[in-house]
Amino acid sequence: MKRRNFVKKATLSSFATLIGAELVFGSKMLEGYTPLALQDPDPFKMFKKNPEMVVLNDKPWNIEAQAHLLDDAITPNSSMFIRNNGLVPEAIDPKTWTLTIDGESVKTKKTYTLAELKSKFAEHTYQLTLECGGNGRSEFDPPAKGNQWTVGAVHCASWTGVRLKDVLEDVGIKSNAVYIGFHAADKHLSQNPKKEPISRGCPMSKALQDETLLAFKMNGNDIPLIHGYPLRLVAGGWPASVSGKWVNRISIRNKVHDGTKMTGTAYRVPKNPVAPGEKVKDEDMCIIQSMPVKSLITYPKTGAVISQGKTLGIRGHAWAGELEVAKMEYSIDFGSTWQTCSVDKPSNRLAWQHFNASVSFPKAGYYEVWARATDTKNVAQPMLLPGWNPKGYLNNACHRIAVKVK
Ligand SMILES: Nc1nc2c(c(=O)[nH]1)N[C@H]1C(S)=C(S)[C@@H](COP(=O)(O)O)O[C@H]1N2
Ligand SMILES: [Mo]
Repeated sequence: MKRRNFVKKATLSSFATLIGAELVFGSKMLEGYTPLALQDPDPFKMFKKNPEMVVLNDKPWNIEAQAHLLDDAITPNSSMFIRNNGLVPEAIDPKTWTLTIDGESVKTKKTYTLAELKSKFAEHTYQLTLECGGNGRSEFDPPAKGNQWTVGAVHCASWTGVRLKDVLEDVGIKSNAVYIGFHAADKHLSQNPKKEPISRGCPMSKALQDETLLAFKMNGNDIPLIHGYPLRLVAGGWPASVSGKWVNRISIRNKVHDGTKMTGTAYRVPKNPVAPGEKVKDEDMCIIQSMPVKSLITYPKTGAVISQGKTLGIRGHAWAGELEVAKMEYSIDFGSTWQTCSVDKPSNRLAWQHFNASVSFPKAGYYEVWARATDTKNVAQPMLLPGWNPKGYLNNACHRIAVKVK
């Protein structure tokens, strides 16, 4: 095939992927012409998101939810935040997609087609909480560069796939294995094919957990393109950046993975507390592992107005990284006193837990409802912003909503 034809064909099929339908007369389209459907892309339509989602960046796409959009027990696609570091891969063909397991610590590298993964290994489904390490970044002062996430960079969807540990057992891993690192099909913003937008991973102990999946379904259907179709690594409870989308290679490393966004200030925090704004040396930083205890009031929406004498039912979710949430409380007096909420057990390990309470207010006026979760190691959420760090990670301060009683 002549190169010119090849380029034209590739473009047509990528248009088709983005539009979600075949371009029937695509061959008649002038070269260089962009179909109307793609001229001013509407992200809410394109990604099937709730129009109340908030676009933080469109190059690359970064879109967050609001607390009240996350009310469902299992987060539907329409409310799931999008966090991209690069350009979404185009023209994915699941029939030719492969996953290669390689690296210093594999006995022999091995490549699987999607069909092989699905037929060879048992299928498992888990609800897994994925929170961006930078969720809550907008509150840091001095401000941290990066997407200014407020509270909406978290979701708990249901993921179906095969266990990474079953695949690694089939490949054969050497005893000197320390870490895994994922590689994926998205492109670097510079379009330089030698650069990866992100290539992170986790220690073997996390990689080998039952709940660490190579997922091909989300909420019972194919994973939406923007969330990692056709194959995604999912490691609940850790910064969601570990959960590589569009994954096509996993390297088993004999040292801590050193891919893009594993070093410097990326997904790393000071080992010891530092003053806001302080410069931190590389060797004084450590990689974020389990996410801290946190919660979100998803009902009512902040600004709710209720009548005097009525009780207000509140509800939401709480999560604690690798741990469980042991206790959930709320306060209506700015944290002076706390009352107990009822909190469910997680549907499986690493799934968020639902809480609710019935709140009474003493008289008419303005109130704030604050929520605070405590994990099984008796660590509670701080009421105010926790330790400042250069990139604004791990803000697990109590969530709060405003309520007016009339
Ligand atoms: N291949 C790839 N995987 C990725 C990313 C990415 O840019 N490329 N972003 C990571 C980050 S930082 C986050 S927070 C989550 C976001 O997942 P979501 O967009 O499905 O919500 O994906 C992670 N996996
Ligand atoms: Mo992230």
